[in-house]
Formats: sequence, C-alpha cells, structure tokens
Amino acid sequence: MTRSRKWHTRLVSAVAVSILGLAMFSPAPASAAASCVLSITELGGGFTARVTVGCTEGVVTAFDLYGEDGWPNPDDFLIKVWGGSSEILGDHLNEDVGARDEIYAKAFYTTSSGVNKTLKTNRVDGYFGCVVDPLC
Ligand SMILES: [Ca+2]
Ligand SMILES: [Ca+2]
Repeated sequence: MTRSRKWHTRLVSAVAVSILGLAMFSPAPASAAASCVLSITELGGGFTARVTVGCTEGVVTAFDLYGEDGWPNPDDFLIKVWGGSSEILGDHLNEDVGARDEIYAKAFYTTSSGVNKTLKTNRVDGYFGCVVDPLC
C-alpha cells in the first residue's frame, strides 16, 4: 500500500467514525409529536355525517372544518363544531359542488396541564352533500 493510499484509508475510516458518531449521538426524533385526526362517517345515505376530531395531546374543545382548495382559491371555512364530535348535515361538507371535497379541521384542544393549543388535522377526501351531489 502506498503512502497516499494509507492516508486515504485513514481518511475514509475517520469519516466513517464521524458519521457513526453523529448517528449515535443525534437526538432521538420527537416520537411524541402531537397530532389530531379528523374522521368523517356518512349517515342516512349521506344526508348527515358524524365528524370527529381526536388529539393525542389533549381534549378537543372545538374544531373548525375547512374545505381545501388549490391556489389561487383560499380554503373555505365550512362550520364550527363544539366538542370533539357532532352530527352535521352532509351539505356542510360539500365545499366543491359537482366535484370531490377535501375536508380538514383546525382543532382546538386543552392539554392535561391546561394549555390551550390548536393544530391542523389530516385531510379527508370524499363526495359529500346534496345526497350525493349531481351538481345539487
Ligand atoms: Ca376543494
Ligand atoms: Ca362536492
């Protein structure tokens, strides 16, 4: 092995040890990141829907439902729900008449230590309202 190859081998080893060290001593990912989940269950053939939001970090006090729209259209506020769950008219969820609806919630919740927080939920896609649309 030539002198430069030895040097190269040492350099590669040093880099490998450094990378291993970073991997070993990097802080663990925040596995307890808070999340809130929206679920929508259609009832009465879609005439109504049960909307529910649950948060990992606390008790849901209310949530606002929104219909997501692509740029340049702003997302539509649909309805406010008090508590973590309610049955609402399916028409409230029909944010895009004649097309698929993209629903998410902004959840308001209180942690076990009494801190009020807000968090956006997942998005639920579906066809809702005017039992079940044909352009209402
Ligand atoms: Ca939309
Ligand atoms: Ca729709």
